[in-house]
Amino acid sequence: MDEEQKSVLLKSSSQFPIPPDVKFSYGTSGFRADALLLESTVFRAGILAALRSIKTRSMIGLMMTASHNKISDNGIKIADPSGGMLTQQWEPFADALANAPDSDRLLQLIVEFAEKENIKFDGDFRPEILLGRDTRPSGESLLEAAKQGIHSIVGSVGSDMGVVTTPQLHWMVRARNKGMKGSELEYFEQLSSSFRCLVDLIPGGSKTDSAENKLIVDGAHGVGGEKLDSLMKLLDGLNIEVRNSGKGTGILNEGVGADFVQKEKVVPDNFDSNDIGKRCASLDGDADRLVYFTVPSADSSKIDLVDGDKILSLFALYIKEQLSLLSTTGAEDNSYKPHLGVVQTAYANGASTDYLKGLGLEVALTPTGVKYLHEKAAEYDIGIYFEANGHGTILFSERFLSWLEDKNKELASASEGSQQQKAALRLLAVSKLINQAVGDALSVLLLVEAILQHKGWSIQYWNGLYQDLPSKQIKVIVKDRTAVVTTNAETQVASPQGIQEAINSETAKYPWGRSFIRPSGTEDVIRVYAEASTQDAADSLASSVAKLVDKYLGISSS
Ligand code: NG1
Ligand code: ZN
Repeated sequence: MDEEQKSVLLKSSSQFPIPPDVKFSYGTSGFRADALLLESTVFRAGILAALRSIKTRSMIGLMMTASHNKISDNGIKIADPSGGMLTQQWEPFADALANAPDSDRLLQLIVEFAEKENIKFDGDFRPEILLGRDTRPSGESLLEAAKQGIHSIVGSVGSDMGVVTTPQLHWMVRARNKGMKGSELEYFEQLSSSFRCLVDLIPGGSKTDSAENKLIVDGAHGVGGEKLDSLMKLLDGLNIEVRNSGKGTGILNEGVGADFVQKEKVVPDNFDSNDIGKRCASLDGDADRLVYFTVPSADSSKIDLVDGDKILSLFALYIKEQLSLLSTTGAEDNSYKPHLGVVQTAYANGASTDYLKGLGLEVALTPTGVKYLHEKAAEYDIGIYFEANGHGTILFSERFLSWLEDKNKELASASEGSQQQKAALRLLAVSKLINQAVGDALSVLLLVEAILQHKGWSIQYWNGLYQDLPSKQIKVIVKDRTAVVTTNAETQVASPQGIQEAINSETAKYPWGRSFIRPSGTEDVIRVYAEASTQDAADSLASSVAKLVDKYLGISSS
């Protein structure tokens, strides 16, 4: 690194001092905090993104969002060239950068890291960063800080994509690194044309949704509603009403959105007894999560939740069906059997895991956090992953896709329009519709709608695939949450000693009982999860386990 570069870094970073007494950590969802604390972090994330761009000789993404958190928070995460999350190897450097006490220490860290990683500031490559933000009011000024960070690596360029959903930005990074234009219009066109293709392949022809059968979407007063409106302009065959679109007076994520609906299991604002029985869905604040729900009766505000596990089950069923159509009726090519796998976390309802295993599917469990699920799903030819909270997608391996392209051509010349060829075309369309970079509420919504139309299923029928076991989540505040160390995809506690045995003997008292604890990655709490055959039993198991957490670690529980 030459002297000019060093002095640019020293000068610009002195304008973004870190706030006192705050420790930043690049968690499962990047940096997240009260927006007022984030200027220096965002500036430094800009530097990191530029360094990552030089190292990978590719375009990198920077997304400013705090997803489902309250409106006064914000956050920043980095998208790698594939459109996925920043490589885990760089996370410790991200932490160190964000917490460097002053400009000198910051510069020293960068110089050391650049040397270790062999990052060359030779000017041969022009680093480029795509910037996106959600609708939070703090986004615009934080964006300026991020740009300053990017510009303090000499020659780097930041391209502002404006207000976008998190998955849109990840998609754009991936697309551009593959040589596509990667514009918003291209994103909408890819989603709408692959949706149309799936609908055209419905046996007996496509049926436009009637006005009575429309889908009602809660946009969480965030970016998703507005983008869904734009997408709908390119779509036929779908009847969607968007509420809480972000244009009205409601506040982002307050009493609305996928996280609220999934955790509280009550109707979001602007939904009521007029919506009884209708197909409803909820996006989160940055539109990377989606859950469906129905309002079952006028007597209470409770909803029937159709969560990420049910979306996963619907997708698994459909993909499995297409694969078996593809392999039947005289398929000579027995040399290659695509490997389909599904990936869940310990939060997946036990009934969903049983259902998926009952379909003969391979089910893998990973720790909480999309990066772990994504990594595992990428090991399969087709890997479907979902968190119960509605974040997930379907990954297709390059090997499988090129086999499928060839297969489709072969079938088209031998038996155009056959069941087999249609199955190949459907799988190709799904691979284009569903975001390959991260979970994407808009593309998941279109795939759910296409499959429901294909099967002629109501949301009630879909929800009846299996009955969720009653479950309960509790947060416990402890002195030091890092004292809890888990193993076996967070289903067991390795430390403190003795607590796992105590949880086991508590759980054994309940039919269908299952319970685990883990430190949250986004809040300073221990999360307790319990499942049992009745709601009372699940509540009681959760509260007994929370008491154990208190006994072994705690101060007080909430
Ligand atoms: P933590 O706080 O680590 O439980 C929460 C969600 C995760 C994931 C992350 C990132 C639950 C129980 N946990 O993580 O699934 O979505 O936020 O946003 O929903
Ligand atoms: Zn989100």
